Formats: sequence, structure tokens, C-alpha cells
Amino acid sequence: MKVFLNGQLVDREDARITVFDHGLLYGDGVFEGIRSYNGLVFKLSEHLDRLYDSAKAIELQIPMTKKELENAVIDTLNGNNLRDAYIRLVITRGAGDLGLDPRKCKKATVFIITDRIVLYPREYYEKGLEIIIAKTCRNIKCALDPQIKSLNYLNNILAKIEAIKANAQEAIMLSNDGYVTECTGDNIFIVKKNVLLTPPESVGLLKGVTRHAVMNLAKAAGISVKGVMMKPKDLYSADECFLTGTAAEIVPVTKINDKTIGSGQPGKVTLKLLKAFQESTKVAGVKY
Ligand code: PXG
Repeated sequence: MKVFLNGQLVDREDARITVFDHGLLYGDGVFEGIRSYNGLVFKLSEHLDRLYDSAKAIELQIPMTKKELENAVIDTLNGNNLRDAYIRLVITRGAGDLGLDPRKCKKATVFIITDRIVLYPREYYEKGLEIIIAKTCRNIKCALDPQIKSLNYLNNILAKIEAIKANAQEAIMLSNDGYVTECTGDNIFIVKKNVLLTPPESVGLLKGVTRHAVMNLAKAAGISVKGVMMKPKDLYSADECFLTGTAAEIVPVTKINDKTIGSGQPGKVTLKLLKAFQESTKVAGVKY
């Protein structure tokens, strides 16, 4: 396996980073998870835009242009002969000293890992996920805005640990004032009376690339889409529920905190959108 590290493709064993890197010492950095389908990188420019926005929000200078980074992603994919891949793009503050001061980090570290995509088990799509509502709240915007896809994922990991302990596959995170935000690595949608509802960006969530694509596909299919504030009780009375994310695509949810959602089976709208989404991945993307 070849890894892109600071301008070069190196062997996996040689892709080493110093223990003084602030990405490691402080989670000081940003990242993206991207997918390619049969030689097409899905929504690459949206992912790159979000990466640069995240970096700007933490005042981190990415030492490459978007075009250079795009070429680096493609070179890494080709260097590994991957047609269907998961792509992890990471920018850290770089090597500094043991203090927090980011000015000590003279140059950001850039690396790209491309690997075979590990798909969710088929069963998840056929039966739907059983998920919980975590006690851990989502970070509040004025502390660390969830729109920033930073290397500090402890907030999400704490909720994920709750899910694992409850034998659930995912956890819904609420805002500090009790509104549904998103899951630990996926956005959430419900369907009520054929209307697609999802928490608005203002609640404090990551603006998922898949979320955006699904909202557009729904509109194109004549389904109306609304961003609405929701409490857990609004989820329990939904006809359908599903999660969206780069790895999951669209995955149905059939139980939340042991309460059955809708018929207890993946819903019609969910399956229709999943089909439309999978079709879209075959035709759109950056070719390599
Ligand atoms: N919310 C959060 C908090 C995320 O981390 C999403 C939503 C979905 O966004 P996209 O752009 O992918 O539609 C994410 C992204 C993993 C993994 O290995 C998943 C994410 C991030 C890091 C790792 O499952 N999801």
C-alpha cells in the first residue's frame, strides 16, 4: 500500500509522523472521508470545500491548493490500483513542541490513505439499524462547532461507546437543549406523511455531503424536504427513519431506544432514495 505523505507517495511502513505532531498531541487538525465508485470520486469538490472551510475555521493553512490536493487524491488512488475505495484525507497542524501554541508548528502535515471500502453488513440494509439516543450531548457550537470536521472526535467516540455498551449500531446525539442533531458518524432523516425531515444546520451538526446529495435527490423525485427542529418523541412517531454518510450511504433505522419506527421494516421512501443514490454514484464524479 502506498500512502501520500507531504507531497510524496511512500510505502505504508514509511508513512511515519513524529510524536510531536499536534494532530496527535491535541487533535489539532481536520479531515475528510471520501469514496470512489468504479473509478469515479464521489463529490470530491464538495469534500475539498468542506476540508478548506474546516481548516479556515481553526486557522490552519493547508499548504496545497484544492487542485493540488485533488491531483494528490487521484495519484494515490492510481498508485494503489483502487477502483472502489475509501479515501481518508488528513491535515494536521504539523510538528510543534509540547505546548498548545500552534505558532510553533511551522508546516501542516498532509496525508492521504486510500483503502478498500469496508461495506456495512447487508443485514443492516435489510433489517434496519437498532440505535439509541446517547446521554452524551453533541458539542455546543460556541465551544467546538460540529460543522468543523476536526481530528478531535472524542465527543462522538463517547456516544459511540454508549451505543456499543447498549448493543446498538449507532447513537443519536442531542443538542445541549434536547434537540436531535445527528449520529456519531452519520446524519439523520425521518419521513412523516411522505415529507422528508432532517434537523437544520442551525442545531449544530456536520453538514454531510451525503445529506446534501440525498436532499437534492428527494427534491428531484418530487418529495418535499424540510429542515426542522426535532425532539426524540418526533422520531418515535416517524413513518420511516434513516441515516446518511459516506460509508453507510443511506441505511434504514427500524428501532430507536427499543421503540419500533413505522412498520419496523425499512421504509418505501428510504429504499427509493437509496436506489436513486446508488444510481447517482455510478454516473457522477471525478474520473481517474
Ligand atoms: N456527521 C458526522 C459527525 C460525521 O463524522 C457525517 C455526519 C456524514 O457526513 P458525510 O459527508 O460523510 O455524508 C459524518 C462523516 C467512519 C467515519 O469510519 C464516518 C465519518 C467520519 C469519520 C469516520 O464510519 N462520517
